[in-house]
Amino acid sequence: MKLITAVVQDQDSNKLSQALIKHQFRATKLASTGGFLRAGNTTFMIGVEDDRVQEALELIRKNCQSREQVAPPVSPMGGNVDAYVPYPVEVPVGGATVFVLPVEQFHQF
Ligand code: 2BA
Repeated sequence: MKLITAVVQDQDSNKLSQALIKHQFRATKLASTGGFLRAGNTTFMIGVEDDRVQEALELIRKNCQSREQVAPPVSPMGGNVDAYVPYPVEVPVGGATVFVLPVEQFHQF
């Protein structure tokens, strides 16, 4: 068994939830915050049998799209003033950031 942890943009989260349900995957959604943009995103925890990992990854790939998002200017307070960028910059976000972890044990009590 594997645990797929997928960080996706909030805009894609409902579409991905519905696709996972339709294909009979079980998932838990966590409200999360990106460390860089400090904007909300959604983290899915999906427990899957090894032989369905590729199918789950394909669903994530299909339902999560890449977008440009504006990163707010970083405050120079306490930091290096030379590195201060006083205007917002656009960064590409997503489609999804995905980790596939081995599961040592799975229990439901
Ligand atoms: P954020 O940390 O808010 O990052 C949003 C986007 O900002 C990133 O998109 C990337 O394009 C850019 N970015 C992040 N850190 C940067 C930095 N130090 N310098 C310049 N640009 C930077 P994605 O790479 O698609 O990541 C989307 C979200 O996925 C991230 O939101 C974070 O919540 C998560 N994530 C990405 N890589 C991760 C990792 N290695 N571990 C844990 N979470 C990760």
